[in-house]
Amino acid sequence: PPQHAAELATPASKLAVKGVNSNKTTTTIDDMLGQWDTFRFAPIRESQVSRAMTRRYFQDLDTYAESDIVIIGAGSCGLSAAYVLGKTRPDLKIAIIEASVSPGGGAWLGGQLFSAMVMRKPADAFLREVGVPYEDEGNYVVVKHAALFTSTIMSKVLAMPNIKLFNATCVEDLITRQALDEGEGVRITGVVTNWTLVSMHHDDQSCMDPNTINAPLVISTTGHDGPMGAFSVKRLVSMQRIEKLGGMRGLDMNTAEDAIVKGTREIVPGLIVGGMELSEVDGANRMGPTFGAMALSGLKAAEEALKVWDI
Ligand code: AHZ
Repeated sequence: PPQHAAELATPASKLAVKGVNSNKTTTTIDDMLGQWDTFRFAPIRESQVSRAMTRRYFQDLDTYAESDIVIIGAGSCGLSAAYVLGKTRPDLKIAIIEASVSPGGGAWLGGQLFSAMVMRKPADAFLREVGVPYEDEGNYVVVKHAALFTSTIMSKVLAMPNIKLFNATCVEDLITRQALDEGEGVRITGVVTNWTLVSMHHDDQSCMDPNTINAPLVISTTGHDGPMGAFSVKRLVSMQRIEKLGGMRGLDMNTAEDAIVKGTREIVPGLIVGGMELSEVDGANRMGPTFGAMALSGLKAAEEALKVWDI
């Protein structure tokens, strides 16, 4: 309609603030101060916003339908693994699938509903690597806000060109193939996904089939058992790929953290498990609000993955 055409045809300079060209990429905050009476945003049509999002999203779905590595879960372990992998191997396509709208898992708070996050040494090395400040308390360090750790690592991970986060998307099954080696059983070769809101309604809606991502390697870091947690290892039991789960044991910080880091490994071909999901396989203790093991389990998961990709 002509009205719309006229809107779009209006030169940005006419709509811009006096003395501010909103098309200019070099506009500073100072340029705007004191100019609010004449202030206007550069014009846009609603469809431009829709297309800016959907074009990229569907391009990403296309690009990452064949990924090199899929990380399930963007909690402290998954994000740590993504950081190391994305930085070390910018040539690999890495998809992170996070069920929640907001990535970060349990790492937005330190414990209970407290702000600070504790990491036992030597996990302070990981904080220095990522650039998160902390207070040194001797055997352990304290980050002022758990949210500072989570937002800092997330900002680094999401800025990497070889990483795509699909949030509000959950893994609802694993893709399997008969392994080539006799006796190896099936190997994991990708993930089956759906928008989380759809996954939550399989009981009351019919025929909402999922989507898929093929990948030779999956790193599962979905946390301990819960409505969504321990997803991959529970699925391995129901598909009879592992016999049973060990079940996460009670809290013991001193044994729990070492066990999770050391135990981080490829538990069936094509599937590396890290973070608290591993406690459900191995019957390891939980550690409560000490997060060093999550960062270093992510580091070890990345190391295990790179063994595959360095071949
Ligand atoms: O939303 C989940 C969370 O962000 C996500 N997730 C779970 N199932 C999923 C699925 N598809 C996609 N099927 C899924 N995403 O996985 C993330 C797990 O994050 P987390 O913080 O729960 O786990 P983590 O292992 O990274 O960190 C555990 C932190 C804990 S728990 C604990 C204790 O209970 O003692 N102590 C620590 C430090």
